[in-house]
Amino acid sequence: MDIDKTILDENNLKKLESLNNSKVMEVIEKFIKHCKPAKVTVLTDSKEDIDYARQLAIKNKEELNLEMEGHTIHYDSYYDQARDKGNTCVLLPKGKTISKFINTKDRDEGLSEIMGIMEGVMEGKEMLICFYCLGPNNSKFSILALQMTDSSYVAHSENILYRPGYEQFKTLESKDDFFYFVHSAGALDDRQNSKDVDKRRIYVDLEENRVLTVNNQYAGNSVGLKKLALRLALNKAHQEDWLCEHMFVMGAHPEGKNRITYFTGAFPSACGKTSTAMIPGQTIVGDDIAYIRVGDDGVAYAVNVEQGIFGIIKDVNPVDDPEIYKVLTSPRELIVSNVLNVNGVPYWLGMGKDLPEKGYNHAGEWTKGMKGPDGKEVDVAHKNARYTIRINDLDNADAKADDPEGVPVGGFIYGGRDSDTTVPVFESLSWSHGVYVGSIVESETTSAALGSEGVRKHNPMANLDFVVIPLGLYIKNHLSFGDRLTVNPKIFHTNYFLKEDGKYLNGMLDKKVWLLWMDGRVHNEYGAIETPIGNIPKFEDIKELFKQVFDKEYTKEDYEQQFSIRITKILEKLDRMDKVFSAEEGIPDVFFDHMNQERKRLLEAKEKFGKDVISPFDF
Ligand code: SPV
Ligand code: MN
Repeated sequence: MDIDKTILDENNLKKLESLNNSKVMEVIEKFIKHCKPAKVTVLTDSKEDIDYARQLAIKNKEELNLEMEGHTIHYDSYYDQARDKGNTCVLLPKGKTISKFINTKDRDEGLSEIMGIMEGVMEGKEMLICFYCLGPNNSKFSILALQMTDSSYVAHSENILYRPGYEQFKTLESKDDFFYFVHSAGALDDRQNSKDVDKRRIYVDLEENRVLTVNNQYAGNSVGLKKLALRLALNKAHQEDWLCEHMFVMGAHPEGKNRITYFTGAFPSACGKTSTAMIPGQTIVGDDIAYIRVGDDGVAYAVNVEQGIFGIIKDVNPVDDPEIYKVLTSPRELIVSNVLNVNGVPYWLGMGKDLPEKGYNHAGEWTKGMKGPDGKEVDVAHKNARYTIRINDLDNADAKADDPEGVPVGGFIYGGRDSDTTVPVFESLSWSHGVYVGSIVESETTSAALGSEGVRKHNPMANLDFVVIPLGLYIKNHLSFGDRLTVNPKIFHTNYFLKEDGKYLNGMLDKKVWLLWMDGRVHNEYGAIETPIGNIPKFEDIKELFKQVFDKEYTKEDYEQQFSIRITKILEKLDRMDKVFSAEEGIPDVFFDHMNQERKRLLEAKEKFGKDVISPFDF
């Protein structure tokens, strides 16, 4: 490699040469020459190398030590607190299109723009080169990934969130079969935050299986292996006929029944996804991204792509989220970001304690009532503040969390944030109906992406931000995936956010009852009521579950209020979805068949019962 020894010394070069992979060498040489770091450090899977990134993050003040042993805090810049959809683009060769809902850019133009921004961007800085495995080590599910970054926070986060890949790179058979990511936080201000936020770019290059990202630090933008790799993997899944989903994987353990049933679930960000994966008494495999394949036995198997959680640190308190609260308040290696720091003690929104009136947060020195650079009042902590932990540190980690074979999937769950339309839980009528149900997930927007909150947006399979192929093909893949299974997971839909007079109709933990009902349905233990939208639970079953789980009297009034079918509201949703999907090319006919049949069933029910809101007792 033609790089000066003062930049890449013998020892580091040797680590690269040991991989015996010409594509690795070529890519690294190219980006060292282009980004011009002052120094390059190659990190292997050794404990010493893994520790190096954490120590460097503290040394260069990308992270500060907190009082609790092993805990550090990191800040992203004030304007970089969530995924930056506006500056994220899929680069496409001339003449290719994907969807109206996905930002794309001409590949040549995009590459020339971002390479321009990245030229010399690491001057005076240290580049870290890291190797990871997306998915369990030594598994047919998994994909190897190479990360180059000048942010030790990014490398430290990846060391927590992903399985090590250096040793596995040595076994790479097809030499260039890996993803790579080049990231630079760009010029930093005195808070160690990216200064040139106007030149933020995240460009996804499907042709080269790479993503280039610059002038950002928030992990959803900077950490290559998370949402950037999700986009590349979705494309690969499409080519190879498996599913790459924005899904948690968890095991349901109904009491007194000696079994585990695995569920995968897709919810838009900040809609209860992590807390569903962490329902008390159950086990977690992963909370964000799953690769799902058809096994030799015709069963769907899923793996967690990650080994950690990058979770929202809001409303984490001993009552609502006891497991995570315990983890966040005990010694271990952990990063928190964008919360308030008062002398080494972190404070976040909804932690169940009185919060200080001053301290240090994502806006810098903070006092209550103060306004940020955008003129908006700054809260104690950001609503999308995050924690980064390893799943194996949790008491409820599933025994098969790292199983290279994955776990068999009994049910898929789709959900969104919906205050006035859909019942808390229902089951689809078939696999293809379930694919339709997943495709029309709609959700009120949250602070997990930059932009306004509370606006209804369609979000097929909660994966829209990451779909880099035409939507019609993505939906077809799900249909054909089901055709190749001999046992199809049941597909469910949940909504935790139904409101009446501005108040939530369900408590945060009610999702445990819905899960146990879904688990019972997978094992044919409960009956159901067929409604125009799908099968809903029977009152007696839910009543009994509330009694058994929470020792709570669930009344007929509760049931009626929560499970009534709101005809006009649902028809309005179908009209919105019809408009969206009719404007897309190549949406399969079955999708519209399901929509038309559902519309017909809704109108018939309205006619038959002579009302617009139909009680579940009427069906
Ligand atoms: C999400 O927003 O879906 C997350 C966090 O999981 S991020 O890394 O920002 O994507
Ligand atoms: Mn996510």
